[in-house]
Amino acid sequence: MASSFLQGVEISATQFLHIFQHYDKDGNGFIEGKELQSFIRELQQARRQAGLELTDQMKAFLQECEKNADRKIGIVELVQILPTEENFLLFFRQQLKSCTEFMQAWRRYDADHSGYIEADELKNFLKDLLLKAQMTYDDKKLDEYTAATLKIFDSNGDGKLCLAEMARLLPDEQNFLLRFQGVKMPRKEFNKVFELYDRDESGYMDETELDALLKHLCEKNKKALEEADLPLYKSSIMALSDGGKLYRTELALVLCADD
Ligand SMILES: [Ca+2]
Ligand SMILES: [Ca+2]
Ligand SMILES: [Ca+2]
Ligand SMILES: [Ca+2]
Repeated sequence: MASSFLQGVEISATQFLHIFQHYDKDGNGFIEGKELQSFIRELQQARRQAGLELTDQMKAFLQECEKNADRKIGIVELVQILPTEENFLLFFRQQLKSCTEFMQAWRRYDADHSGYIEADELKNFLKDLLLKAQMTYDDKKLDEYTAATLKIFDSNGDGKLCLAEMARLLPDEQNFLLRFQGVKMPRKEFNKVFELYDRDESGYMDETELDALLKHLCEKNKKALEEADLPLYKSSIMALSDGGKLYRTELALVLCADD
């Protein structure tokens, strides 16, 4: 079924989701290796059968794959390759270009501060994006986008989005959260670290305290973190703060492994 969608001139958000899930057989959020080979083969077949040329984006992508055997594609890249009727995922990309903008948006839309974006919060998020992009939509469309977006990014299937799941929207080079995945610590250790670096015991970290903590983490995790990117880490994490006060709950989103 998914491969027949590849023939379409334009595909809908729901069809797009089917395609991605169909080819990402191991469900790791990327189409790579054998998965990518079968995607490319079936894409070419489908276009041929439909009497359509490959688009310029598709051609450029295939050339890139020939050069780079380790090439893998994430969901947002797939949107750029396939002609999607409503490029709803690209709205995110356009609005959230940097990690700092992403974190600010996270803070705004996690309205109940649960540490997750639930379906109703995601719907508000999408609504604002559509308004900004001056797209017309009705409530039914908005529900479709919300359901599709939730399914695409909810890797652990708990029906809500955590920070790391949502961060897949970011381009890899901006996605410092991926690097922090390997640095996350168990709750107990996290609490200890928080208390150690909250030097004045104010109950929150200010920028100077966070700076000291991040330096320590960079030294300890030379493989995962780059000291040169410290300003990026700091500004992105501080975007979660409440007017410069970074509380435990917010820092835990980045540094605490789920219990
Ligand atoms: Ca995969
Ligand atoms: Ca929430
Ligand atoms: Ca989830
Ligand atoms: Ca403090």
